Amino acid sequence: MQTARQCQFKLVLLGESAVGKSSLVLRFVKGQFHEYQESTIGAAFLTQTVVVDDVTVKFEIWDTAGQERYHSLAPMYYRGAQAAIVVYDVTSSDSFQRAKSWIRELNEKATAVKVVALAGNKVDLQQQRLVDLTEAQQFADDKGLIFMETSAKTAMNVNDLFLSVAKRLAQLGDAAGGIGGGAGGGASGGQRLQQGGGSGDSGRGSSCCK
Ligand SMILES: Nc1nc2c(ncn2[C@@H]2O[C@H](COP(=O)(O)OP(=O)(O)OP(=O)(O)O)[C@@H](O)[C@H]2O)c(=O)[nH]1
Ligand SMILES: [Mg+2]
Repeated sequence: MQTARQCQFKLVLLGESAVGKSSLVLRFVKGQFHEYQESTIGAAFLTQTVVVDDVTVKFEIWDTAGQERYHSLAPMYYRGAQAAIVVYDVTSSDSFQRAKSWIRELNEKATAVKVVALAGNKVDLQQQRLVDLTEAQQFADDKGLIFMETSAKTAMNVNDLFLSVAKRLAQLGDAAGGIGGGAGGGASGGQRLQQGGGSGDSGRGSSCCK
């Protein structure tokens, strides 16, 4: 049996308040949904581990607060992250504009972030939709983002979203983990959790975290 490689990555969620960031994380980590989810104060931290191909990826998830008064805290969380999920609400055009500005900010300032996903959440509210699927898909394609419409309420595409991020991080391999290495800047790469022992492909230099 092949020894799995194990890596950990920091993942940050960004987006306007009430788009469903905490709900997506809660669905992914605990399989739950709360109709009356409380607005996040500062940020929340959770972990979850997934397996993609032969790689075990442990996510350290920073779920940031979307309220504008917390905006100045966001760099603390995205600076050290290798991946980001920017969330908007398909029933709110404003939240889509806000998502675009988060992506601009990440491109300019978050040098360690190698994988960015855009999630159009609350897709269960079809009748109230204000953000067109093809427009969002086009925007994501232009920017090279992973894109999915999700529902934390029904669980649609939630696991797939996080798995796609894990997969792309694992595929990027050393590039995802090794770049941005400001030892003092907090922009560390993915860390190896455990050395794959024995035989297998450890000699190919394809491990995701060195
Ligand atoms: N219908 C529906 N409601 C959702 C969905 N996701 C979240 N909600 C609801 O939307 C509200 C806000 O969700 P949160 O997860 O707190 O949003 P947030 O982005 O974390 O908000 P902040 O912490 O303020 O930044 C809550 O009442 C959730 O129950 C969804 O997919 N569908
Ligand atoms: Mg929240």
